[in-house]
Amino acid sequence: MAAPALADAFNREMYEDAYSKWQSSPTSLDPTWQAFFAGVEFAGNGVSRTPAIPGDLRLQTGVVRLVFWYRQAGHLQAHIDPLEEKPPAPVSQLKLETFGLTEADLEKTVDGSMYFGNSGSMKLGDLIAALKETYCSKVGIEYMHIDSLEKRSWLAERLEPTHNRPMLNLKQKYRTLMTLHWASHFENYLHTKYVGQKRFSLEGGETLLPMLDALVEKSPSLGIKEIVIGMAHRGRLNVLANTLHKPFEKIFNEFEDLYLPESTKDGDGDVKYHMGFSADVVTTDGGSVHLSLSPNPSHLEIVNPVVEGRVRAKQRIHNDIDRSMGVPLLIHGDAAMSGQGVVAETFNLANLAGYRTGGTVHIVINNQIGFTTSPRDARSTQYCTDIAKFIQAPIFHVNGEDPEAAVHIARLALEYRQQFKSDVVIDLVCYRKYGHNEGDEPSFTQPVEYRKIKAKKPVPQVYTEQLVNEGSIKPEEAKAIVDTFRQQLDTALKEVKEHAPQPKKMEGYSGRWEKLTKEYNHTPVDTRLTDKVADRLADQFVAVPEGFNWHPTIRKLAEKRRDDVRGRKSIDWGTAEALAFGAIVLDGNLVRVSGQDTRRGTFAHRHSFYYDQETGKAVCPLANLGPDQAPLDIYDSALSEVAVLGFEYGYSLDEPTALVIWEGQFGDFVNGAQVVIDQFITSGESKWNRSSGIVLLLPHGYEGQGPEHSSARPERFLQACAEDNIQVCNFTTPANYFHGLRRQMKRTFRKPLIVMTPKSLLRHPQAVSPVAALLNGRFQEVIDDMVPPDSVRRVVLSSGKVYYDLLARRTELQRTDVALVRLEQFYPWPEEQIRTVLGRYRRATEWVWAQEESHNMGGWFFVEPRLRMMGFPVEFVGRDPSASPAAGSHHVHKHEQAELVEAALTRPASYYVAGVGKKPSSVISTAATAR
Ligand SMILES: Cc1ncc(C[n+]2csc(CCOP(=O)(O)OP(=O)(O)O)c2C)c(N)n1
Ligand SMILES: [Mg+2]
Repeated sequence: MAAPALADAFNREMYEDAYSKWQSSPTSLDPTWQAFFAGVEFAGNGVSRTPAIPGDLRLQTGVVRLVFWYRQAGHLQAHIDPLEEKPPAPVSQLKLETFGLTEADLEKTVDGSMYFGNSGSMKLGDLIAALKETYCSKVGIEYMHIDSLEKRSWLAERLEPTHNRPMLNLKQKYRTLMTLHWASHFENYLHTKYVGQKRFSLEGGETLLPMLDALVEKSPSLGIKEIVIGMAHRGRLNVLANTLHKPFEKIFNEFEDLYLPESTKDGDGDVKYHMGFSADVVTTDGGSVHLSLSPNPSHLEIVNPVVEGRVRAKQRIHNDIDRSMGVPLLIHGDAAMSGQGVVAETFNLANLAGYRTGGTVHIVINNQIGFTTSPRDARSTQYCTDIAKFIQAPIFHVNGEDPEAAVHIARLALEYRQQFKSDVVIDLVCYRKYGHNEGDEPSFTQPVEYRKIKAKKPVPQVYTEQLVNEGSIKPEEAKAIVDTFRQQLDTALKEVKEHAPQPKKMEGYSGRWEKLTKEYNHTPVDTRLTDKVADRLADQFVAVPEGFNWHPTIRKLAEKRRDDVRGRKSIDWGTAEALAFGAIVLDGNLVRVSGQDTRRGTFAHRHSFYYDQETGKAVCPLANLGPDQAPLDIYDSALSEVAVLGFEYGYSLDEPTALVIWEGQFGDFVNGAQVVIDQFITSGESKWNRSSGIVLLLPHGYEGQGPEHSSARPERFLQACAEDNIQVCNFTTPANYFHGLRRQMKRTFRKPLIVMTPKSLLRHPQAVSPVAALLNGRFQEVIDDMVPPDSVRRVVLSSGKVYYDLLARRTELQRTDVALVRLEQFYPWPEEQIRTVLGRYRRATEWVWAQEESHNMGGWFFVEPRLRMMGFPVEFVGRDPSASPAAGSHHVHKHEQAELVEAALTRPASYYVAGVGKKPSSVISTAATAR
């Protein structure tokens, strides 16, 4: 049905006909009609009835559409940009004629009963004025993309009756002014005392501080006890000083030239605008909120999922079931918000059962520039916040030069978060007073904008004048704010200058970390399974609700697991893992596993949930062991690597008593999360004194599946190993995997554990362990061979799956002069254990490192210098250097694999397998000649 010209072709029949069509199938109508009825319904707060048609249909229809469009598009005409003196020119969506109305109608009385908290009859002109004030003032609001009528109505009910006017009392105005002055004078002070030092000034965006203050002040009344903040460089020092009240002395100290960390044992530290801090902040009416600013690397936005994971962990710890006590607050930059993919990936976690945190408050410091790049080059969207629309968050664009509006919106946003437990976004439109940092000249690239910016009065001054003019404050009071603040800064600086720069002291572990230390040690811990627990878990493998409709294969698997454990037979990988999870939760440690298709397992080996074949309902037996267990949470994740790994890392930071595991679908996908690995997992402890016991399970192994499903790139992790920062393992037995996981929770320290996990070994008949190895054994860094040592001439060291290929061939060849030693843990390098094992082969003359990875990959570059230093002149056997991790052809793979296995056992000790028809690389020509 085509839309009629609404003004004149309107009649009751057509109207009702269209309305009933719209109700049954909105999209069967022309978009104009769709929008019209949506507006009518929305205006009626979702009450589904055929709206009454008043006498003057043209006029009243016009009103309905007009209100709809102001709600929909009022933001386009709002004066949100402080660099523009006036609001934007009228937009066609809001022109009178669009609604079939004329100037002459403005004096007519219309029915305003559905708007503005039931305003009754009013003049059209007054209605429009009210709409303008609500939707086109210094705040532009986008909320009509939200499908929920409840959310829309909630917002409309709060925005319209007040005409969206900020209602700050005198006390709030004073705080707003005070925090604005703090913001600007803190920057000024650093600017003059530490000339040229980078601080990423907040100036031009000072309004952030009164907004944060308003959030903190409002929190206790909304039941909020803790806010975890993620933010980048811009204004961070200011937030640390004036929102978290990090002592000025500490901050100044970090600016002093002679500042040195106490000792390198404490790690390498980080620049001052990346450091985290936390504090209990007391509000003016005596409430208290714990604020925690997460440390973060330079990589913009990457801290977002980490913050979400941290909050999720805190919510669990504090039993914050409805997620109302802990709130994540993410502060973004405008360029980064649009450009970085992790922003979208993190938003996508917002409503997922395994990842939601009850809504995040987002604030964008939208200074309308990213380093030297203007918005037109930085994004394809109208607003930098458009990405938030896909999760239907309301978005408030606030003119940073109207601090009262900003404070009002901050309070409203927090209420919305608490009410709906969903995300909300504030776009603080401001400017950047100086260059990107303090040594930068912005007029090289933005001369026009910076002429405007230079001429601008600072926001605190604008607001002071406003308050003085309206009589809310006396000029002396404003001056007193500044004087007092300066005095505090002077006192702190004097203190710092008079005493030699204090070396930084890394803060010790506290809270849930209190009993843990940072130092790694190789001392074995008792990770044995008891008979009682083994039997209890075995029985639980088949524990399903009454009347459960099994899948026959799953039933067989569950029964086999039970029987294998009960009968103390040999078990496979999946069973060992299930026993580890079960034993850990029975020890009282939560186990949280997440990754793609993790509940079943990519290779159908985990089956942690059984699905009723009639109802589809899933049960997780090990999550139902009994009240004496900690929870077992296994989640299929969104198809994201970087955000999900960031999230799990964040979780592990705040909950060291939980075993937190992230599983990659195939190991190669881990590079999508490389930033989290480089910037947090491997270096976080050194930079910020924050440990993590996160486990990464990365399927790895050359099985002919092509370049992308072979390698988890162990070499990249090995290159990052130093100062006992991470553990890198490649297990060959279910028992070692079991002990390796349990060990993670049993030691006095937490270190990330990176495991190259198997694929074909999951079902390999030899890659099994007797239950006895779980009951009596312990973790083994190195696994020795069983051949009589004195018959051995060649020792072949390897790690991971290739061992089984070597073993099979050696058995075929019946060689007793070759020993196969497995390195199960690369790092921390188990030097003593290696020496003990290798030392037994006194008559060996050849030492070979065999790997299935190419020469430039795998463990070779890591183990070679270490083994040589220990006195074992090890030689290489493996694939020759390759650009791609593995051959695309299964046939080539098989050829190469057979060749390298043969070489490891029988050929000269240096042997580089080249693919079929491939020339050996010149880099290794000497070795190649040795063949
Ligand atoms: C992932 C990433 N890429 C590049 C940079 C380098 N960089 C630092 S700040 C910046 C501009 C950021 O602009 P915006 O997000 O608008 O924040 P602003 O500095 O304007 O507050 C860039 C490109 C970075 N830190 N992180
Ligand atoms: Mg910016």
